[in-house]
Amino acid sequence: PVFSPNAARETPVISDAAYLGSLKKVTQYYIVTALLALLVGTLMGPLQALNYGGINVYDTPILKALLKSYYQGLSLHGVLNALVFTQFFISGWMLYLPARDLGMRINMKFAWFTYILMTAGLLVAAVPLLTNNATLLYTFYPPMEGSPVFYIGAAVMVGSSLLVVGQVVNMWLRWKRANPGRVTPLVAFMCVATWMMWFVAALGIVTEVVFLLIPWSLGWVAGVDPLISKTLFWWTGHAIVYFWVLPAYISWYAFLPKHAGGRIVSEPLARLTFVLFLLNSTPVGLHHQYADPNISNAWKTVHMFLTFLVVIPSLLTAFSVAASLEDAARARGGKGLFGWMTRLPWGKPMFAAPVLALISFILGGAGGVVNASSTFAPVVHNTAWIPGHFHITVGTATTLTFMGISFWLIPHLTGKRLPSVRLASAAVWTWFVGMMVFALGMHWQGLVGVPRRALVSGAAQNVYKEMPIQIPQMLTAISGMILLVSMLLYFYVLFRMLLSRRVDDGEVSSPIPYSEVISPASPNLAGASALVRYTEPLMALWGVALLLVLLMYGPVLARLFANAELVPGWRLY
Ligand code: HAS
Ligand code: HEM
Ligand code: CU
Repeated sequence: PVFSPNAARETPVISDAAYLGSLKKVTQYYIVTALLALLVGTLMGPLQALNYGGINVYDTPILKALLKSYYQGLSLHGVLNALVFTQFFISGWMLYLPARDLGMRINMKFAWFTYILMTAGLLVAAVPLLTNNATLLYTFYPPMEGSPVFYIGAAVMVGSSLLVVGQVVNMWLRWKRANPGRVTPLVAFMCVATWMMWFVAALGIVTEVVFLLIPWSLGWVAGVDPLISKTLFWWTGHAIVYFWVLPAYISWYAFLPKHAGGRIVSEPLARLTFVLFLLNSTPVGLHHQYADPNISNAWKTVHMFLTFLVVIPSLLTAFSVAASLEDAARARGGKGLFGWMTRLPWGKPMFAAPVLALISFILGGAGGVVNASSTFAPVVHNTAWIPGHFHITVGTATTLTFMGISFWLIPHLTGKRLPSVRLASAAVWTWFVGMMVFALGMHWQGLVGVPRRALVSGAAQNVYKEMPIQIPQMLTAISGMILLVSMLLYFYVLFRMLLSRRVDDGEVSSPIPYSEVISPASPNLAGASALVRYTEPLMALWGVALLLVLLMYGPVLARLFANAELVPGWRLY
């Protein structure tokens, strides 16, 4: 029997093979679509790294034919990697996991409909992106204006993720009704809490796109207020980073211990982490807007302190996951204060990917706290430091973890085999090394004052030649080449795997790697600790999360609406 990390509770067996096959298929479609987006999106990365290495490749005939400008490439890179790859991967991952963990049947027609709708939204938005009619970067701040087709496609794509929220919450409520008095198993709990958080978060961007940007781009209204739009964008835009990283947390908590040979430390603590994220992820977005006018310093300061608070569940995670790793290493005879680390299975890509992602996240998280401090923010805001920060968070903590997941999840879903452990390992390690070098180069350039989002290598007379940035430029260029090699390795392994023959149904050869728990939650609410009982009513906590964000954003938006100023759009590129 496979034990789910919930108090010796066996994961339900799904005996209807046709249904299980269909559930796996839709998940596989989400995951593969996500990875194709990552492939196209990351192709631009090394070119941008060369730019920040002082080498301008955008004047070469091939690139001139393919891209109208640096910004068209950068828009594709940001949208495909940060918005499309993440959302598709997460939608598959966090639909499949609770469905298996709860053993509830989901409506497969609805699941396929959602996938098709999301893909249709993506394809519609891709047309203006590829034809240079939506060169707006992934933040699409107005008054930069793009084709309405882009906003409509994006709205359909993001809106579809809310249908997944509905399907998962519905599945969980049906489980609750069928299992009165039972405690939700951990993996399902984490998925439901994350989806609820994403719903609260998404309200900002959905309001922005549906009520402001689409009517404006269609010409139904005369103009748009850039500051209202930007504020609604960051309502979603900060919390979206937890939508990207919490699915990785799920695998760090629940599955990494198994890959390492250790146990989950504490189920109640993991539940607390996710509840804190549900409550506190969203009302912090003003830390992206310290430099913006017409938002009072008082509100900026409130959001700053709330940002420091939302660091706590990440620190809980850091210590819990580190303890799981230590547990694993000591079980294999590891000794000493740090010596135990050598006993971890570093050659296993399914282990190395998430652990290297975690190590990168220590640095990424620390940089985040710097960004959030209003005293440091003016030094780093809009500089190359910021892409440095988010390539070791979303670009590694999330992406490398997802790559590691793909090494066991795709065999699990398709019954195929990982073709080469050595090449997969090489992809993982080169990604980590490449991103560490990249982060060093970019953070360093940022501190010297090099701006982000600029074709710095093509600047007139190359002003940046006068700045002491030769060493970080060189590091950035080299990192781009290492990452190019890493990508090639990863996608080679991936395609060889996808194109190989199916061997079995994947259930036994590559099971969901559930770990055991040192301190489990009681399976019944009656016998459960206070922490378990207070974290179980997710519907009520969802309501509190919504209330909190309305309180923390209501007055800010009210003032912006009272001073709204509609301006016409611009087409810059
Ligand atoms: Fe951030 C900007 C603040 C986390 C992504 N962030 C961005 C942007 C992106 C992004 C994409 O306050 C750019 C947006 C744009 O285009 O303008 N960020 C934070 C803070 C956190 C944070 C306080 N960011 C993330 C995550 C992201 C992400 C997660 C994606 C997944 N960020 C900011 C701010 C800005 C910003 C400002 C605006 C900057 C500006 O001026 O424009 C925190 O959530 C971080 C908390 C994390 C930690 C780390 C915990 C460590 C763990 C690892 C443990 C390791 C182990 C391994 C166990 C405190 C969990 C042990 C290993 C062994 C071998 C034993
Ligand atoms: C921006 C390089 C992979 C997300 C950038 C920039 C560089 C870069 C140099 C800064 C461009 C500028 O500010 O002008 C790379 C390289 C990669 C890679 C070399 C690996 C091959 C990724 C991945 C993700 C990602 C995996 C997310 C999953 C982003 C985002 C931006 C960005 C969101 C910001 C775009 C904007 O400012 O509008 N990348 N990247 N990148 N990258 Fe990457
Ligand atoms: Cu943020």
